[in-house]
Amino acid sequence: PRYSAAEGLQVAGPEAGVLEIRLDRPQARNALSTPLLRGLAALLEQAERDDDVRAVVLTGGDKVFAAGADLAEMAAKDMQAVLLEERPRLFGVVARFPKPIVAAVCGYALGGGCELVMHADIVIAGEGAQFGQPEINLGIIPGAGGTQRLTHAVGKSVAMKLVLAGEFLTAAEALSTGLVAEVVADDACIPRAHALAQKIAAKAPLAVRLAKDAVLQSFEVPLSAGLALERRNFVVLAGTEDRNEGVKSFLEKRKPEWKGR
Ligand code: CO8
Repeated sequence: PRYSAAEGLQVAGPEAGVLEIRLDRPQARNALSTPLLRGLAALLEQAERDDDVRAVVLTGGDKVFAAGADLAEMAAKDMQAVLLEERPRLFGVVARFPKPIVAAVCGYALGGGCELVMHADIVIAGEGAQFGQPEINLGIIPGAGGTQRLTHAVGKSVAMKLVLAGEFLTAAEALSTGLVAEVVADDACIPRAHALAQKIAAKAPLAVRLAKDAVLQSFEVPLSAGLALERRNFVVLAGTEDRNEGVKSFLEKRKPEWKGR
């Protein structure tokens, strides 16, 4: 296999342009140990360079997404160790991954698990999924973007409920607050994420890349700067062969053949 699974991970594909990465530490509820995060970052770095990967499905399987940071590992760390640790860089690799990530979430997505979900571009939840930032119960706070991405996704009041009181959102609540795109039956969650990822994988790759880039910039910059960036990406795409092919194939009433150029 071209992709080899690292500790606590399974990997499948790419098939039809989609690489599936599965968190797989059932005995620890898929807790995100540093070796697991290192393996995840390495897989994404390989997938970034691989033209056969157009999208990634990230899942924890059909029982649990992830119960957060590995608390056994965390117990051994003092302030100095936390200051110098590798995890922020590893989450950064996920955040900067330029191809679409579709998360399929069944069961608990808690703490760092919920934060990892929020690194995905589209989230499909199984009906039994639960989302939470229970760090407050440990005397700490979210440390991989939970206070920021959750607030952007669901607004201040719901974010504060999760972060300050440690309450969870059900899948239905996650849908109504905008944390996830769809709720489906638990056993339909991974297949639906694959269907969506395959659909994206069949689009013009440069357009997908610059579309993701433009949407993500909306979280970073003021509206005028975001509009300027969107415009620049739009202009860049006007210079691609795929744009000519897209318009031409429409006028000729046939399916486009994308080249990624
Ligand atoms: N870390 C390590 N082991 C875990 C974790 C975890 N987060 N969660 C569960 N496990 C282990 C349990 O210790 C248990 O092990 P054993 O069988 O050896 O006793 C096994 O998994 C099963 O756990 P439970 O019996 O508790 O299973 P339940 O199905 O009853 O409950 C829960 C599942 C609800 C997920 C429960 O296990 C739980 O509450 N887990 C902890 C959740 C939590 O507090 N998460 C937040 C952690 S803090 C965090 O994520 C901060 C992220 C910061 C990232 C910073 C990057 C820079």
